[in-house]
Amino acid sequence: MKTNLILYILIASTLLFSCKKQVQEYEKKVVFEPGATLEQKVKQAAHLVPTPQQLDWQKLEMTAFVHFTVNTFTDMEWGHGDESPEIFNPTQLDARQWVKTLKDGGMKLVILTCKHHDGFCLWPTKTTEHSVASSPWKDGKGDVVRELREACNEFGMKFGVYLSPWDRNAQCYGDSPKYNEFFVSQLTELLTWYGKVDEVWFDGANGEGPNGKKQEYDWNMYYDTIHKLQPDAVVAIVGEDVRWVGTESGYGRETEWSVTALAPGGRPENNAINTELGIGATTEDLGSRAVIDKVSQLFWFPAEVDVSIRPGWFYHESEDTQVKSLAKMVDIYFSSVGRNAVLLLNVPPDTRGLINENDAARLKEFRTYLDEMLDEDVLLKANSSNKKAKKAVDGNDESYWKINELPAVAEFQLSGKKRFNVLSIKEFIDKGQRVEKFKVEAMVDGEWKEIANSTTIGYKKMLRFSAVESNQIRLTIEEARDGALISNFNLYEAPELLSDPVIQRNKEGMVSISAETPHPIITYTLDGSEPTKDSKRFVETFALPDGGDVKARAFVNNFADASAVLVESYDICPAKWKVIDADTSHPNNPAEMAIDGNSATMWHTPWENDVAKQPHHISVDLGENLLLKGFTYTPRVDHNKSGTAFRYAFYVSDNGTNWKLIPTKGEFSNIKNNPVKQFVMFDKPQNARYFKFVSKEAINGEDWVSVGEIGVLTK
Ligand code: FUL
Repeated sequence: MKTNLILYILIASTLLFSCKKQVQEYEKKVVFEPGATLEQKVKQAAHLVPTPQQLDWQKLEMTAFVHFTVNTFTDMEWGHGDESPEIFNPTQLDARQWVKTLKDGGMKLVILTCKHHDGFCLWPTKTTEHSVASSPWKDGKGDVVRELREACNEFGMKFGVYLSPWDRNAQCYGDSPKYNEFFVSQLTELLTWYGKVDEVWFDGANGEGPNGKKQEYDWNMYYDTIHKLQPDAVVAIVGEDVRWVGTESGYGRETEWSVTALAPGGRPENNAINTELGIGATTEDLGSRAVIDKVSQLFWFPAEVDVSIRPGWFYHESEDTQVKSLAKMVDIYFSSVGRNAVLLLNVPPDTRGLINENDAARLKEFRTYLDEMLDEDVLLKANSSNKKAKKAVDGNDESYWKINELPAVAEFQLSGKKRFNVLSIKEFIDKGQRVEKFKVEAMVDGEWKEIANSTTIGYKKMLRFSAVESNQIRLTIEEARDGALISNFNLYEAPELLSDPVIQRNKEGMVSISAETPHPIITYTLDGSEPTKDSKRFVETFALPDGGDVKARAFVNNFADASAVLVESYDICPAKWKVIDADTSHPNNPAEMAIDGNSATMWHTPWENDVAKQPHHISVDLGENLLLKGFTYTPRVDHNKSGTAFRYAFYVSDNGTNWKLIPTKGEFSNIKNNPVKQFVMFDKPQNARYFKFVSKEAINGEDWVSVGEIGVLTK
């Protein structure tokens, strides 16, 4: 009898213990058993979790990039590596001003381009003379990295380093073992001279092209160095902790899995996995069930959205009027932080070595807007008959609504009717990312009305919708992987923001201005002044054939609310221009589309049948003699970047027969990752009636070229 009882207790406690037993978690990587079914794989995917470093990084939400080097002084995006250190001479460099400005903007970490592709080092490295030590700045005794580190200490900001693997200055680049040693020495200096480093950023960009130097990077050695010297740092982009979201536009995927098939980093074995699967950072679907079905392992590899507050990564005076508007910044916030990613916002210091006033002002506005929006969570401590679901609205990040059965529904009652137009929802990703589909409804006039729905959540999903007033909210988690853990669910009222006006000019030089908001009053100026309510009203298209700056602003509510000021700078319009020659064109994309004043249409050479190889050219008759100071190339504007020109040549002529080559840099530096309109200025103005643009190489080595628009600069 006694033995029976003991046996019974033993069995019961084993059972109890096994029920309580935690499900197995997989940190950073899960490898499936051969022959695992999709269902088994999905279940394991649900329990793939971040490393503590990845989790800490994710919680930063907003981080900053500082692009600063010789390019700041040469007005370039990619230096060639032959820049003299003499040109590096900021007059008022103040890293405290950077950090304070960024911190006031809500940023939690700052990454400095310690060495960009041009090879110039912002710290007095022992590895090369191509550094601040050879510059006139502080008589060669300065150290930008140290000044930033100290400012970060002072303001309690985390600190990261960008070190470009591609180096256009180092003599040994291409002599693989030698350069690897050189690179590791640079890395070692950065990781040992400046205290704690929280993020190391390795850029994947390389513009060497097929005939350039070939360097085999020793990623194993690079990663070992970091793990040894800064074990708590995350390594980004060509790193194994943080993934490039795939564009430099500021927009992440609506369905953004941190659980991905993409194998991280640069190690050859991981590259082989991606090559076999045919995937890369820009692949749209990296984590759906369809993808999981095909793969034998998954990685916790969360996305980072890097974007510049201006069109370029480095400071250019010509972009002072093109600092992204508040509406655009808020849009980027919702599309990065609000889409399960960390925002890495670049704010480049100017030639003084200061964050420009325009950028600083925008950052301040941005932060104020977010603070106002997040000020009151109308769902906080709401009541619910679903006791477990109340943990999602208790304001505590560490507690969560644990869902076992799907779909799961929770209704929340507010104490009174509240107005809201933004929702934020979070999963407890310490234990993985699970949710695949959810929706939110509100009780309006006695009926449930769907106000938002989406797919993944992850660390955070934020959605905007037209304002609703209600006191009853319903959240439904419709689909998920092995249950779900919802840690927070919030509703806010964001201040209304007028979207930016859109200014367009057609081939004939007629300008139109529109705004998305219903019944706006739009005013504009042509003399550079800020449009006010008393400026000229836009009522019908007007002619601006010779170009100029159009500044426009939209007003609503009887001038009580105004949009940001939008500026478009135009040169001479292509009304009189004619294509006299183009080597070939796809039937749907004739060469005329490159000069039709509409960047949405393009000249494209054939890509399926009769594919002709590069180079390709287009020759244009300007219809009159002009003094050309430069030219512009606008890449295609659809999502496909195929055929975007990378290397080019530009010629002018008086008669359309004898051509003169104009000396230019010959490359649109960072166009592959950041396909914005390119401006090329000539050393000397050229009098000409004709021009010829020659595409020599496309960004991915394609045989064809695509041209949204080609323009000239005469101002
Ligand atoms: C790119 C680089 O080529 C750009 O110059 C910039 O640094 C950006 C963040 O990454 O790939």
